[in-house]
Amino acid sequence: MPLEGEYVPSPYTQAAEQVELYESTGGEEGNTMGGKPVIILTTRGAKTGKIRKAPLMRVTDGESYAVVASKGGAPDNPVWYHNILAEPLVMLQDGPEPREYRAHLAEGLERDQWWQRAVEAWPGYADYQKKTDRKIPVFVLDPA
Ligand code: F42
Repeated sequence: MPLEGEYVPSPYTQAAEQVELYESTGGEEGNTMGGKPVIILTTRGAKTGKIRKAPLMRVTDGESYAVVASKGGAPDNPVWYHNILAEPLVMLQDGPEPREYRAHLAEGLERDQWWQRAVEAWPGYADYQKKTDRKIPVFVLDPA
C-alpha cells in the first residue's frame, strides 16, 4: 500500500462523515449520493504529505475508473486535484477494500469518452460544467 501516513479528515464535514461511514461498513453504507454509487479516493497531500480522502461519484469502465474534479461547478479545482498531479499513485475504494491505481489526466478523445461516461453516471456533472468556465478535469485511474 503506497499511501501510508497520517489521515487528516476533510474539513468538509459531510465528506468526512461519508468517508467514515463508508470505511467503517466496508462500503455497505455511505456508498451513494442521490441514489447513485460513490467511491472513496485516497490521495497524498501535495504540501503536507498527509493522507486525504474524498467521496466521489463512481465512474467506471472495466477495471478502470475516472474521478471528476467538479467540486459542484466551483470556479476552482478541488484540492485533491493538486494532490493527484503531485502523486499519481492513489487508492480507490469501491467495495470492501481499497486498491492501488495510477492516475493520469484525460485529454482529447479519451477525456470526451470518459466525460460521457461520467455524465451518464451522474448527470449533475453536465450542470456543474455549465456553471463554470473552468474545464472540469477528469483523471483516469488504471489498476497499478
Ligand atoms: N466532489 C467532486 O469534485 N466530484 C465528485 O464526484 C464528488 C462526489 C461526492 C459524493 C459524495 C460526497 O459526500 C461528496 C462528493 N464530492 C465530490 C465532494 C468531495 O468529496 C470533496 O469534498 C470536494 O471535491 C472538495 O475536495 P477538496 O480536496 O477541495 O476538499 C477540501 C474541503 C479539503 O479537504 N481541504 C483541506 C483543507 O484542510 O482545507 C486540504 C486538503 C488537502 O488535500 N490539502 C493538501 C495537503 O497537502 O494536505 C494541500 C494541497 C495543495 O496543493 O494545496
